Amino acid sequence: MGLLDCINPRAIVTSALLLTSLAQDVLARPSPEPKLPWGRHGAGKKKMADHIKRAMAGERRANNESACAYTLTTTITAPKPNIWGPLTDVETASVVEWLFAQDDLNLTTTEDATAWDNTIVLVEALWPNKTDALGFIDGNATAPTKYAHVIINNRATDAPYYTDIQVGPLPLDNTTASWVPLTYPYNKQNEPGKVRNLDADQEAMYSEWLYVHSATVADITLELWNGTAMGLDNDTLDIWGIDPMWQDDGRITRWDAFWNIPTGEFDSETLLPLGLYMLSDITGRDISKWKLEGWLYNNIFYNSTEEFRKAFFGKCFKKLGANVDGDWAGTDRQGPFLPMDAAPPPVQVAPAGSRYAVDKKEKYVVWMDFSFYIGFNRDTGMTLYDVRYKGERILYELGLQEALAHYAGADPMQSGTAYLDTFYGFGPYAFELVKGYDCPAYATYLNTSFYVEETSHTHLNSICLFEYEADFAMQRHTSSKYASVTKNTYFAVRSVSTVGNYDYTFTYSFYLDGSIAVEVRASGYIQSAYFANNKDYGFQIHDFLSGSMHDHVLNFKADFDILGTSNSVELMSVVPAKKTYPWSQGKTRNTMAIERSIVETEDDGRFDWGANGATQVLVVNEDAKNKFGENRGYRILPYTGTAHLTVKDSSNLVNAARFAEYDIQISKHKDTEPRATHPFNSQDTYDPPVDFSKFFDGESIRKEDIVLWLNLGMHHVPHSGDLPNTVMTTAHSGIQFTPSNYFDIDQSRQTVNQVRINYGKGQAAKVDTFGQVTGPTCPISYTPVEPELTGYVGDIVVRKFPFDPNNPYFETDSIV
Ligand SMILES: *[C@@H]1O[C@H](CO)[C@@H](O)[C@H](O)[C@H]1NC(C)=O
Ligand SMILES: *[C@@H]1O[C@H](CO)[C@@H](O)[C@H](O)[C@H]1NC(C)=O
Ligand SMILES: *[C@@H]1O[C@H](CO)[C@@H](O)[C@H](O)[C@H]1NC(C)=O
Ligand SMILES: *[C@@H]1O[C@H](CO)[C@@H](O)[C@H](O)[C@H]1NC(C)=O
Ligand SMILES: *[C@@H]1O[C@H](CO)[C@@H](O)[C@H](O)[C@H]1NC(C)=O
Ligand SMILES: *[C@@H]1O[C@H](CO)[C@@H](O)[C@H](O)[C@H]1NC(C)=O
Ligand SMILES: *[C@@H]1O[C@H](CO)[C@@H](O)[C@H](O)[C@H]1NC(C)=O
Ligand SMILES: *[C@@H]1O[C@H](CO)[C@@H](O)[C@H](O)[C@H]1NC(C)=O
Ligand SMILES: *[C@@H]1O[C@H](CO)[C@@H](O)[C@H](O)[C@H]1NC(C)=O
Ligand SMILES: [Cu+2]
Repeated sequence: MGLLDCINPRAIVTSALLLTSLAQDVLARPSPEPKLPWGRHGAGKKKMADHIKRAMAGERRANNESACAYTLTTTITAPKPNIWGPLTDVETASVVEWLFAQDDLNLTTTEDATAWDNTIVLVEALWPNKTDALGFIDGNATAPTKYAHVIINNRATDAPYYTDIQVGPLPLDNTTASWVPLTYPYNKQNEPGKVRNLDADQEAMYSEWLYVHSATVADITLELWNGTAMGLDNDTLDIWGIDPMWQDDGRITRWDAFWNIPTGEFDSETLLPLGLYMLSDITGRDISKWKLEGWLYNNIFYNSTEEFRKAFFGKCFKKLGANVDGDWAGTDRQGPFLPMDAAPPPVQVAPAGSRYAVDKKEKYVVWMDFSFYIGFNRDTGMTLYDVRYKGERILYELGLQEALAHYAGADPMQSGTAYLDTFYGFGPYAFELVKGYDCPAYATYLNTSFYVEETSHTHLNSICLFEYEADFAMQRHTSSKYASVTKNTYFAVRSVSTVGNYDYTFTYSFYLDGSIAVEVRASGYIQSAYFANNKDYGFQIHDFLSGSMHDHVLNFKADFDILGTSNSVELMSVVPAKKTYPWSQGKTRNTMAIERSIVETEDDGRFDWGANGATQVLVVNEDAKNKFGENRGYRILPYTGTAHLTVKDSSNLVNAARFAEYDIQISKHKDTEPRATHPFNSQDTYDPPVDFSKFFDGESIRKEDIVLWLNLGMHHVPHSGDLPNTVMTTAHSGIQFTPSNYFDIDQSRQTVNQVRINYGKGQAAKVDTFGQVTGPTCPISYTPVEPELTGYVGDIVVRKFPFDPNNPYFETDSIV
């Protein structure tokens, strides 16, 4: 029986090979490990082309029918170790063991800890200083000394605080190992490297405060919603509140809101607000000194439980309806079937296997003339380092810094919400990707790990790498004699983090013209508001529900190195002009012209995209002119909407999110300013660990190593189409970096994946495919293109103290 007999004829496409068991192939098959000559210090273009031929050797094999089976991930050896990579399991375990042996840290294991014991919050690799890294990646210097970055939660005190410390050098050696406070990356006014912990009594806050007070109104909540929030298994109501807490006048106050607990399997709680709010002053650790300050219902404030009860059981109390779980809040398929939707939709396949190469251990990636390393950390998830194009570095670092979701509303819960999501972390919630849905089935998947409570958790398949052909051409032109068209094949790196109710998809894409794109898309459940009195802050989207308005602002660090580190930002604006010319016969012509300027200092380094897209922002090297005397550089441009924060001087955030104030912010690179934020900025909003605005202190940013801090984002006013989940078609923000006079011509001319068809007199005279492989065809079975999804298993956990590498177990945590 021939191969074709086994396959549903509907599902056969012909192509350059037979794809066997796609999903398994991704990880299983070893393949040649070509060396990367230019990865080291930028050898010439000729060598690169040779290398790519070897690395992506599929082409030659495609001419041989018996070689129809291709590998989906070509492997490669990184030119240098990834100095932004994680600690090894053994390093982490050794650091944890060493920390527990330090009497001055006075640590307790998380398992045994009460709210009055010190614990370890984080153990991960400390990022190297760029100053040290460059000598290694560009020269012959040895790799920067490795240290661990540790955060300790010091709760064995009346005034609990977190400390960042540096432990090392690694590998640890009892005679040289030490810990020192980590202070240089932070600019906190008082005691940098130390920030108070407002959540030390989180457990007691629920058991001894919120549930106690909600119990005092149990008769009211039963009457309003047939439910109670008492901290019992059979609770049908939940209570939780604002983030960050109010920190004015030296007091810590919080508003908490009542929510219905979902009755089905879906995570719909943030769609079920009930409109009752409770105000507490929880200053200090002595709960007996905390104060219940009042209740709010239907925009009426009651200054005590007694007042609230009196009003509720009085004559004039107006009871409003409840948001109740139901099909409207579930994401499963509903509604009539769409015409022909049950048939499988088109898919892309990788007919020649991978045309990129990956060093999985070092997380080093090469596609066409691009190469980069991937780093991963708890706070921000994936970061790209040493992004090179044709051997020259374009970016030293490109990655998320922080994601702010700042709400507003007529009620104190929405008004008081301004999530700084690195508090929760993008790393711990970068869950396993769903093959064939989040990324193509043929993508290469990488694992990521993070530390939590003396264990390390591994998210399997949480970063994907894949090539994709866009649905539009890169280039085209038709004349009366020929048609020329180039495919727009790009390469993408993606991860998705679900931080609480919200899912963020982060994608970095690379294009044949040398462009790089940064995109974020959002989905998941919105945090909604109770509808009462909220018309100025959102649409009414369900029975008693308002789509609470909020701004998403996602800050990215783009540390450009254009032909070296001496870079400038040139602004080029198109402006209306009145001009007289020798040829204009004495008349003034209303026209337009170009104005150019260089941003000289940090004082001018914070600004927004100009109106009408009139101003180009160019990162250039003024000492690297092209042959026509223009500055070689990269242009930064938004290609979907971006956003900075609408709120001025936020009452919730004070100094904790100054990064959100402008679209574009340019500062001089400093080892002491590696990140725009700190995960605990929310704990001290007046004096946060990192006040971003302090980066801007008038220094020259002309011909300097400069960093661009770029905000992506959305002004999100959810409408009924955000139910049950926000959709990523429109909840999307992106920015592009594209060569501007960097090369003499468009670099996509190099690809063979273009065609010129000469035609005339009713026929195509010549079809030139420039060396594309047109070998024998092999059938593709459709079935393997559908990935096997029962392998989706959740996180793998390995205990680090005591170190128990041989007994991993499954456990996945999410934010409820
Ligand atoms: C085709 O590939 C097979 C296996 O790699 C090899 O043994 C054979 O010599 C090749 N044939 C030709 C014609 O290249
Ligand atoms: C060490 O921590 C314990 C609680 O785990 C606490 O009772 C004790 O006072 C602490 N010791 C010092 C010296 O801070
Ligand atoms: C990194 O640079 C900072 C600022 O110059 C310095 O204080 C710190 O010691 C450096 N870190 C390492 C590991 O060399
Ligand atoms: C690195 O070492 C090699 C061989 O010793 C030498 O030729 C080269 O110039 C060195 N490069 C740098 C940047 O120091
Ligand atoms: C380092 O010190 C710890 C605790 O004192 C001890 O258990 C360990 O054996 C020592 N390791 C070495 C290599 O000396
Ligand atoms: C009230 O809640 C209880 C238990 O949760 C349930 O059994 C009962 O049916 C509910 N009553 C109404 C009127 O919904
Ligand atoms: C909930 O559980 C508590 C304690 O087990 C019990 O006293 C109470 O009656 C239960 N409530 C309902 C509505 O089942
Ligand atoms: C609380 O509100 C009641 C009713 O409005 C008022 O009489 C009382 O003075 C208030 N108490 C405080 C402490 O503000
Ligand atoms: C991811 O982890 C799994 C389980 O430990 C392992 O089998 C797989 O090889 C890892 N994948 C990569 C790309 O390292
Ligand atoms: Cu949103």
